Amino acid sequence: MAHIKVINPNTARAMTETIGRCARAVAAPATVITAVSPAMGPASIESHYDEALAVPGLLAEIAAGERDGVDGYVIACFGDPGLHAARELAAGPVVGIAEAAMHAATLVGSGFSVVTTLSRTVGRAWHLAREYGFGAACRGVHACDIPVLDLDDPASDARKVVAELCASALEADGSDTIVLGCAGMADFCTEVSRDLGVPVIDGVAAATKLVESLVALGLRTSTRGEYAHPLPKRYSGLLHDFTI
Ligand code: 5HY
Repeated sequence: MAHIKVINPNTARAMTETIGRCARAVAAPATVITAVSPAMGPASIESHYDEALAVPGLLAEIAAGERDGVDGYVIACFGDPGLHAARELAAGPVVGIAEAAMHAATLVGSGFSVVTTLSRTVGRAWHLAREYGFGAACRGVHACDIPVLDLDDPASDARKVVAELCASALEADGSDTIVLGCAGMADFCTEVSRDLGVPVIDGVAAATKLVESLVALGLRTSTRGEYAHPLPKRYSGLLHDFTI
């Protein structure tokens, strides 16, 4: 039995519920999924500033998970905020949804397109693709320019807009696989894939299965070198509680 903590680093509770539902939908029957949003942080993450301010809340949830004996973690935000710091803090595996989705895309296709939210996040998606070694496999990044918190608002028509953008991305990029660029699109996946007839990858599901597999393999983050536990030191001011 694995206990996986899925952390939505923004504070949007409704979105966290959708994320939890999508993770449970693919998890093995014996896997326990806990889906949470931190008590502090941005309502949504759509900029570098948002991402930076999402990290303390995320790390507080990792620290709480370590006290609760959690086996592995999913960072359910497409910027994979705080991924490397979380790997230093957690004993078990930590996987970001962007990284997981890109890995999965390269296993089922020869080239993928990313469909994300705001245009200003396009650069971040390219940065992650290159950081993870998928600079060539990523054929294009496209923004639907629907704010994260409007994705589940019926009035935004987000499902239709995202599906149409996925179809045009396949044409424009000559790609054969789609990566959904926001945790808020997790429950669009099945319908869009069925309509387009190509693999459409939701990182929440991909990361949940990856963490589950790593735990089943008995694999944990190496503590030799870069991901060694943070050195004990004092943090002051608002961050005092992060003292190690
Ligand atoms: C996400 N923001 O997955 C990212 C998507 C984005 O609050 N959850 C967010 O636009 O970067």
